[in-house]
Amino acid sequence: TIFSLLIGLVGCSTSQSKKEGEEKSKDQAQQIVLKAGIGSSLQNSSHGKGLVKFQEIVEKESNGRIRLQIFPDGQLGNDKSMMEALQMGTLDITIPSTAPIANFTKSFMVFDLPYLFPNEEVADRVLDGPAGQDILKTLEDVGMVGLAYWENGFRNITNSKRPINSIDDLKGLKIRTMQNPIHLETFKAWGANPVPMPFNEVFTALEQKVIDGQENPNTLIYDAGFYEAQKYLTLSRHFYTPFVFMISKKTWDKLSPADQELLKKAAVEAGKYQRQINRELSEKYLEEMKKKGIAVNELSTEEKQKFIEKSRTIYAKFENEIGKDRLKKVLDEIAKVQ
Ligand code: TF8
Repeated sequence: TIFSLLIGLVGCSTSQSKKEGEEKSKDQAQQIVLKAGIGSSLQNSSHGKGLVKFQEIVEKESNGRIRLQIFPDGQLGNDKSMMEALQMGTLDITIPSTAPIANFTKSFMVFDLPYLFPNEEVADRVLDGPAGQDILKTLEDVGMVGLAYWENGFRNITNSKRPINSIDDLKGLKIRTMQNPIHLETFKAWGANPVPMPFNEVFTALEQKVIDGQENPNTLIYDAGFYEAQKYLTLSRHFYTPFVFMISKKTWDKLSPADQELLKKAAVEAGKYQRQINRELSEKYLEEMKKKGIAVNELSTEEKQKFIEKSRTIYAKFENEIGKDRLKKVLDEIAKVQ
């Protein structure tokens, strides 16, 4: 696969040095195959459906000249290892959660803060606005190019022990978190016993009861089948996780400006579709999971307030790492667009 990409790109650079008038051979030489990997399924996840939409747009807009080869279900690794592959140039495209990006650059950590966005609409506007786009650009310093924000979504807690009605119910529960310091510290502040772990190890860990629970948006809880190993789902909506559609900088730098533009537009357009379908699926899958027997509960406004208060220290604790200016910019923007 990487071989075909290289041929495509080598073809691309040699064709550019040829004289005009050789348009036909140039078209043939510019065949580009991009290899894309994601951690979820193509059939059920909004992530996968969005990537297929991106593929359709790109193949159509390029008249089949740019093609995509998709590896779903974490076949090529987890968010972190796929980002490492982008840095090396052995993988072209991946769409990780923002949280594991903290292992490469701290600029996205502002989005890891608990109870940051009040709803999806505000998240869309801040991410697509100047604050979000500035952060996207920082990826280039670490060998990746961010093309658009997609949506993983508001995260909810599942576990096999008891319903989480109050913050005390979380006490001592072993909850898997993403590999991110803010997520880890937040769950500690809430009295849980957080265990950071890559996504593709979570199902087995739940099944074998190495951990009691995990937290993810409804769409992924369903897609990954976590509900099969869990009894309770609490709609805590404690973090909002964006996905970042990214391409290897090594790949990006070999593309013509016109192809770069084509890919960027396609990522944004497919992202609009992905966000919409994610919101629809989130409701639909919640109903499905109820039918399959998971007990769902909401947090009362009072109890949610306790979660918010207990995690206020997290904002202060990480403001230097995030950067006070960046934090302020995002908070101001949230206040502005509401
Ligand atoms: C996590 C994330 C992941 C996604 C994706 C499927 O819990 O929410 O599920 O980023 O890789 O690790």
